Amino acid sequence: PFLQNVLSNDQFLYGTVDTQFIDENQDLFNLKPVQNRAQRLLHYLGHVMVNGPTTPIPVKAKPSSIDPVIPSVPMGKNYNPPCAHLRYTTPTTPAHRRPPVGFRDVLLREGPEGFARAVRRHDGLLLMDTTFRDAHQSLLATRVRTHDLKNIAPFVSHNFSNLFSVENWGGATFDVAMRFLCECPWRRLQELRALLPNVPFQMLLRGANAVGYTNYPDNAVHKFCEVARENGMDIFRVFDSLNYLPNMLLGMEAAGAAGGVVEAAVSYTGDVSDPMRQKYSLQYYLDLAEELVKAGTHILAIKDMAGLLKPESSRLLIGSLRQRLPDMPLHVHTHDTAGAGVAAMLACAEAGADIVDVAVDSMAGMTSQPSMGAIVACTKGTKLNTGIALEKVFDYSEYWEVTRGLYAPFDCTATMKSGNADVYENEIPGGQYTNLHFQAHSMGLGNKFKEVKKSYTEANKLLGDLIKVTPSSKIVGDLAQFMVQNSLSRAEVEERADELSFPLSVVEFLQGHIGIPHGGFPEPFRSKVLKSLPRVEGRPGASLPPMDFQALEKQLRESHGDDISTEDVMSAAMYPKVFQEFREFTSTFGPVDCLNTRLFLDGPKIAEEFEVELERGKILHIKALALGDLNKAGQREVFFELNGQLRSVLVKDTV
Ligand code: 3PY
Ligand code: ZN
Repeated sequence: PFLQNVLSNDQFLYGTVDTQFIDENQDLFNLKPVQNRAQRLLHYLGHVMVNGPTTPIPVKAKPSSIDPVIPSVPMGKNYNPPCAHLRYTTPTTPAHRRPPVGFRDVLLREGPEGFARAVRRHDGLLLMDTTFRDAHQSLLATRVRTHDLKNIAPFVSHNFSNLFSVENWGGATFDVAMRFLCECPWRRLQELRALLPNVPFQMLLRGANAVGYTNYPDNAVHKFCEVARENGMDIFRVFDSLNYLPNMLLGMEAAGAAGGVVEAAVSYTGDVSDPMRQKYSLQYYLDLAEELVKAGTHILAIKDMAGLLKPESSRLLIGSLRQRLPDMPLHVHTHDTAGAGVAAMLACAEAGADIVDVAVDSMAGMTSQPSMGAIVACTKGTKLNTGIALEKVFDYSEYWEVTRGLYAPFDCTATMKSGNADVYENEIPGGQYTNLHFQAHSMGLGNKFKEVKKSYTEANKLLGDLIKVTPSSKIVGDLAQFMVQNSLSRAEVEERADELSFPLSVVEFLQGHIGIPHGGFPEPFRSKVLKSLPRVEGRPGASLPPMDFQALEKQLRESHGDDISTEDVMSAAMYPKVFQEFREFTSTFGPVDCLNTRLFLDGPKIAEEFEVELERGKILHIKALALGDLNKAGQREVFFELNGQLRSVLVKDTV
């Protein structure tokens, strides 16, 4: 293992080695026990060859057979640091291969306040690239794997060093990484950090819900932010699904205490330019923004999760915020569901937004973010110039176009052919719009999607016209589904509220489990549903007992052995059952994140030869040889060649 460590050391491989090398690289002495990872991976591949993918495949489509070409970075070979099993440490990239200076260098040098000032002073429009998070959460069911993110990260580092940030973590990615991709979300962060050291990373923190769907104890949110920060996260976009200030303040405090850049986000719904939509008026947003600024946010975001901002409402909202808060960096997020995203973001930029969110062209549009190439091209030669080279956007887009093909089994375009301006009526957030569309089609109700959306609109009114974003959007969706399944109109639900058996999420919302909505709970609906059920007063997390991390760690060690890191403890704190299943999966099937996406989803073909890099310098050469007949025990033997030696695994045929 010592030699192995030396051979995969970055400085050893690329730098000039002198006698101090060993003194300065004490990590060489971290001698990991040799594990039988190869045999476990063969077991996984055999399993996929016999039974198909372990992850549920929603669309009957195979991953494309075309391999993405990874565009080269300026100094030739991609920077490829050792697989970081543990915490992120500053990479020792040799000077001649370092990417250009970016905003992260400003952040590291000047801290969050100085960073915010530099952003505000910056001439031209800044972009956040959502390709690594929200774009695939909205279009590909959040299924993009670390493998494909790592391949393109050095290119982003070298060619998009003037991005404000790359959004690559949080939201649904944390859960999906473990649950469906069988990979560790922390390791994704560590590995990307090492490959992309110059651009700030941004995550989506669901306020008091952290990266989950429900309130966590305060100390869990704090600890989560601390560990995320230690692993390389920089900017925390904090929102609450009801814009409930006490929940937001908790998330902001946690991100700030961890040393992160706090980006408080006001979730936007309705239409500030429509005098008929008074519940969420311009004044409502301005007042909330002022509270967040008072609470010390470094950056203020408008989070338009459904893509409702039109050019006129953008001018009004951002123009007013800019006037009231001249020194505050303003960052706008939207989705392109109606198709007006580029127009809206340009209007925001002209009205004074410092940063807008985009996704690379081939991962943009529809329920994702507006197109990076379009914004770069439309602002070129103007005072909003982004400083990004359009040809580099084309290369980046080509990588993602081909890579997206690998995710055909999850691609919403299997059924969804366009966006739809009806989002201005139903106000469904981007990711949820895709999910509901997909669900309707997979249940054979593709021609009933319009009804689903209508019910969603009605369910929202029943609940008092909510801000709708995770998890409040799910509550509205659950009520809508309940109404469709039981053929209930809004009037009928209101009338029969005391006798109907509502989904648990709806009841808990009315009890106050996620906070208090703007304008209070709908009455008499709430009282009719709850009857004598208890109500939570104030911030729900305030009454939760603190989490005992030491006890949790002890319990995890008892179940999974001593190889439990602080990051694992946090995964288990957020998603206990998902973490447990993930660990069990890994102990059976090994580090499947090392497989390329086609192998992961579809397994190899007979006679296919391929390489798997377990960690740098440790490459397995594998050939799939044959699939045996079914034996009496219902198993098949699958034969491989592993580094020239014959190996076989026995797999139960469950098909
Ligand atoms: C999430 O919470 O995951 C979102 O993307 C909300 O917009
Ligand atoms: Zn979004």
